[in-house]
Amino acid sequence: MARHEELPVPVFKSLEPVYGTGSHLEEAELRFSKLKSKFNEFFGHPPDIYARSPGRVNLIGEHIDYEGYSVLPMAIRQDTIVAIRKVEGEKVLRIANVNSEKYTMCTYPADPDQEIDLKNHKWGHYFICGYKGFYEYAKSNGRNVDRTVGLQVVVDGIVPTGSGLSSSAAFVCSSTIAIMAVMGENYPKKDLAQLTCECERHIGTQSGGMDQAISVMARSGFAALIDFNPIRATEVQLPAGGTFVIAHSLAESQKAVTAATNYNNRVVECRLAAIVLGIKLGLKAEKAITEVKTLSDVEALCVSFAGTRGSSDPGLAVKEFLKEEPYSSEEIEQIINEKLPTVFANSPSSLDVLRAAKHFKLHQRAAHVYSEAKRVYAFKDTVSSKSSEEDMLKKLGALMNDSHYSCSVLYECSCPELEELVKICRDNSALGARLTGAGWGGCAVALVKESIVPQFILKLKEQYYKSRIDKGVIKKNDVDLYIFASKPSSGAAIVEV
Ligand code: NG1
Ligand code: MG
Repeated sequence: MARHEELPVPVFKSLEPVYGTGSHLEEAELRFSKLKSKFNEFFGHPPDIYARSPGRVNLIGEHIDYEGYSVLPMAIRQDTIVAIRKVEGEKVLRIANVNSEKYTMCTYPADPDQEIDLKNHKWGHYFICGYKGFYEYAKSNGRNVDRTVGLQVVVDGIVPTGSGLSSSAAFVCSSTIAIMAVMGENYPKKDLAQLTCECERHIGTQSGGMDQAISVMARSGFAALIDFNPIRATEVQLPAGGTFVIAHSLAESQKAVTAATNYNNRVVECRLAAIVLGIKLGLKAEKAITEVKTLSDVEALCVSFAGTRGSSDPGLAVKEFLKEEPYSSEEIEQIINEKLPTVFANSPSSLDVLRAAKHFKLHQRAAHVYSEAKRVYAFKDTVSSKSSEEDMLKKLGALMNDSHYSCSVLYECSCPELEELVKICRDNSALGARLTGAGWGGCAVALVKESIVPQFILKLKEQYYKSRIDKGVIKKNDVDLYIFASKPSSGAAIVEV
């Protein structure tokens, strides 16, 4: 039998296979029927087809996917649904949203070669990422698809935005899959995971592929260990006695807007750390610049030099070769014998990083990546070990706490609100708690014993959310949107109802 990532996206004629039964199904039925009538209101027709793709919570493995290391997320129930209709002869893309007050209709030409206007950020740009991605894939696979067809689209997303739960990937993946389905195509899930990862970069963030991979490939009931190069998902069964509770810090992290100082800055720092380590390990500067792309490439070098160095551990190389004080551009240029803008000449978003950066913390960033990569495997091994559930949950919690410390202190991607929230989680008997997603705002995820989940959520409402409701940051009735327990949900689907 083919591995599930080789299979195309499933097509369902009813909602149960995706949303299960009970209240979640009822909620979904309501959303689909509202979406259909909105579509009719906007365009005077029902949609041809729907696609949905979920958000995700990353349990462990933060800021390492773009360095080539495996991560361990699970899909959440909250998703984005894209309703779509083809309009032959009309060379326009009209993208509307059920929340038409917040997200007004965006129109774009039906031209897969259009550039996305990054200086003028619009919510519809994420759809265009998927649109470009679909055509890029079709072209490179020799698929002959109409490049001028018009599209009418209505989007319904319930993944909280700027929360580290990957509303962006849910939107890009559901858009790509909707376009693919309406064009009469269907591709293997692993190809879609790859193409959506690449096309989301049109928005200007140099993302790894975790979010799209889990959104496309998740299976209900399982978290997944996601490997890269090639993308592969291995199901991970979580211990039944533990529940993951997701809590929003209410600090919104607008990644597309802060990329130069936050997310992309860390990607550039990791690249520079990798090049410097490559040189210190014995590569010629020129070769290191052209061949060492990620910190996992450096690990491969450490392995090949293990005989002469006496160790293959890249963490030791970090201690030996990278100083803890931040590096200036000039210091790095001297080591690598090249100007930094020349190294990143092909990447405009990295050049933005260089312009904004005062210094580069190579030691700390690399130390985080290598230790976090190990924690992912420790997490996976713990889950599949024979230890008692009690022990298992304790170990998983401890790994999550260590991950948070590393994100906060070494990677510096936390913020005061997340620190407060994580502390409150631990004070209320979470076995472990950490920021999740890119950080700088967004959510924390806590591992909590199943039996105390309702109490735990109540305590957080009192100790974190109440004061924020009083100050008018959120509405009292909305608090359940910001703190909830989550089970591993199913991945992308095409729906014909
Ligand atoms: P969020 O911020 O949750 O969308 C981002 C990246 C991931 C990964 C995490 C950090 C995108 C689309 N996603 O996730 O690939 O690098 O940060 O672990 O940029
Ligand atoms: Mg995102």
